[in-house]
Amino acid sequence: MNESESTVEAFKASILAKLRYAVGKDPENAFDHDWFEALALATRDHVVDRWEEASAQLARQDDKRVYYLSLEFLIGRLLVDNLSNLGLLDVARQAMAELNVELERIRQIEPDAALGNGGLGRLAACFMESMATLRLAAHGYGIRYEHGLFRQAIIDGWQAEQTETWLDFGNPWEFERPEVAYRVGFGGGVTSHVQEDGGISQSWQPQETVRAIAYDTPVVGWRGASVNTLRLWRARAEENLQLDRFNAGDHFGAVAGEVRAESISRVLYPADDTEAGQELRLRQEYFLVSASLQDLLERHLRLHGDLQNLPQQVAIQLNDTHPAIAVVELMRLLVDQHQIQWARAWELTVASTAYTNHTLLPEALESWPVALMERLLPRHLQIIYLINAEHIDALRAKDIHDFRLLRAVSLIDEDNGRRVRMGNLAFLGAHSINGVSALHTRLMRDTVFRDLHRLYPQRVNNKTNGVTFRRWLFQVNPLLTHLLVDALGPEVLESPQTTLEKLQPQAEQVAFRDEYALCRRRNKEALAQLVQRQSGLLLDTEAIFDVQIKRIHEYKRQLLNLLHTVALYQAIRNDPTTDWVPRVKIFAGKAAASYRQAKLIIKLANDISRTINGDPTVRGLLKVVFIPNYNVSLAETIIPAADLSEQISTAGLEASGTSNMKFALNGALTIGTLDGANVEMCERVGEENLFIFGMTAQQVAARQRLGLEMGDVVADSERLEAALGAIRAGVFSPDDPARYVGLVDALLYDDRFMVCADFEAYWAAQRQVDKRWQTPNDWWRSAVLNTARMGWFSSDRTISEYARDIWQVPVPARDKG
Ligand code: 26W
Repeated sequence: MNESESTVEAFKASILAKLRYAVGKDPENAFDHDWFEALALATRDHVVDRWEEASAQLARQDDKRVYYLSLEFLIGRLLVDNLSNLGLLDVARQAMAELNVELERIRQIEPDAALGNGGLGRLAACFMESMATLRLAAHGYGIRYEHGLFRQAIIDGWQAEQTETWLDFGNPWEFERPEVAYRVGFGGGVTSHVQEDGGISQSWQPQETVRAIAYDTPVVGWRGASVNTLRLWRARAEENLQLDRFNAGDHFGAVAGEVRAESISRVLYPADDTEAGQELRLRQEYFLVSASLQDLLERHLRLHGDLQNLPQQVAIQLNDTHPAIAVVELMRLLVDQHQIQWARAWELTVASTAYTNHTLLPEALESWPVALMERLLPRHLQIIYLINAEHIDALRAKDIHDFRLLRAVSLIDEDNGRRVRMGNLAFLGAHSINGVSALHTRLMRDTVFRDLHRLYPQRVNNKTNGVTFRRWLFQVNPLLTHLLVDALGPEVLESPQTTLEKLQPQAEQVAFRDEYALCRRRNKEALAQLVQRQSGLLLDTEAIFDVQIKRIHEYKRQLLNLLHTVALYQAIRNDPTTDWVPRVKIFAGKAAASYRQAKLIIKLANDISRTINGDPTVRGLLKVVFIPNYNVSLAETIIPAADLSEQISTAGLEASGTSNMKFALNGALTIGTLDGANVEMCERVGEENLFIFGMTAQQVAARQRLGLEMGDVVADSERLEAALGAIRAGVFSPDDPARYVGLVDALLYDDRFMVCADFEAYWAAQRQVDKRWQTPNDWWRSAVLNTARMGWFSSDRTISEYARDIWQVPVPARDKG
């Protein structure tokens, strides 16, 4: 038996042992789920071995540790991720095959860990994988939501939210750590004490305490380079059952406290880019922050014995303002619990903390009513007032008295019923504030943080987002990966960042382009099968697969895409003899449950889909499909099958985008605005290999000043007028002809997102797409060049920049092979 055969034998034996002793089944009676669990547990053993080694190594090296605090980690599935990063994927496939079980089927059993809404949560997951790959001593901290993002059902064309129950069959990847538990307080009051030296100290007596219990998930880096820990907190009540009440017959009242405490980790807030504004959300934020800071301070003291060197040993990265209360909690812990002088505590806090901003949308900038903060976190509010007073005093000392400026940079918003501004708090409490693309960072400096940036010009910096190529190329697109290895050698797997560009000459080779196109064809067939299984719809894989998948939001402009769809439909009907390029329009995405307009857009997509797919006059030249329940796993099937990637946000509003990168890496051509990271993609991929259209951020701002009435724009475009007219008249909603009157009128009279204003440019860009498609040599040359030139958008590059510029930690040299 050779080495690989014996590895397969050993893996098979391990799977069988897990099936028998951990799952309690024999192969004859095992369901798919049992096989999944056995395989996951067998895989996990390998993970744990590496985890042990890695932890020991980290402890020896004594490196500075990075703590990534995030309310969201959008992980998706882990089985293939772990197998692939450990180099065991083929072994596992073979072992399962010999047990007569198909890995491809079993992997679908795993539920997505959907502990996030969209881009911000998925970025956190990519970062965790890159940090392990780069062997940084990094810990992720988050909340172990019992219910992740809701499951989206489409009922009669409308979105219905159903609870996601990802933990129902247990979670083989996590380790409960009941011994790692901290108390998190809420409410109560603050008392002051005179100390021996005459100073005054404050202590907070919370009215309620909740326990945070750690659940650890190992995060495996590429080739098992390192294995880091994602620590998620679960809320438990101090006392599960009030026995006296229970015995007195009050069976419900006896568990009320438990329900209240445990609701903190019950569900992920499904809001995306809108302020959640709920007490429970603030409780979640503080719960995560307090447990995580207690944990990291305890580790720091255990390793180093002294808090004075905290910034040398600890880097805390705040993923948006959601964990921004960390600034205040760290101050409280240092001053109240560890008796560090206020001024010194502030130095330590700022030097240890950094903040990433992910959005400029005003409605997404968090702020909390002062009254709520006072009730829930009275000591924290005191500390906020103190920070604010010192901040304003420092400005006055610098002779800054401009009243407007002082109000703008204050931590308290006095205009809207007194609220604590979490963005300003994060800015003041951090030594680094970063945006997520060059354009976004520039706009941050010019808009939301204009004043604070002028006061602290060193703090704002850019870290353009990236994605992990292990998941978003190697795992999702094995066919293309195989082709790349053939063309570039196995080095492309180790250092895609530097190796992919060597593919450029192949873009000129017909034979290579053909093979590249063939991979796409196979991936399109796989997607077509999925769609057929789900909806019965048959897709023509010869057609352009034109894809827009992301959260449904007005600024992302799914409406613009739908208007193009309708206009194209009308054009085909009006002129059926033209040689139209066949298209399949693919949409997927969830709308926040409370976002009415976004839900109406989903309904419109489904109405348009039903009408067009049912109209024989378009002869299959145009199909429209809305795939329900968009999630990470669905993205993994859709992205490698896309020909055209829709990145069409109103310029200035998409902070970065990350699916744009995943598509381009897999060779889809982008049709997009000069927004977010599209701008940098365009620079690197070459503008001739994307379809850029529409107003720039600057032009949008100028147009908005002119007013949002679009009558003249619509009058100038027959196509737009006809498309809007048809939707408004109920052509797509005969059951309720007035359904879209309000929606269309809003576009006509209050077009905040420039849908009408950008329509003609978008139409023209789409015709360029058709033209390119009709010259396959040009299309596939561009596609290959997209893959070849996307190396820079690796999250390894992004993380290396965070490490160098923000965290000041060395990235250990990679041992290759
Ligand atoms: C409190 C409600 C809430 C929840 C989430 C407000 C705002 C958010 C996030 C900021 C939304 C988000 O995911 N932002 C996205 O972050 C990505 C990663 O940086 C960017 O690529 C996207 O452009 C940005 O929209």
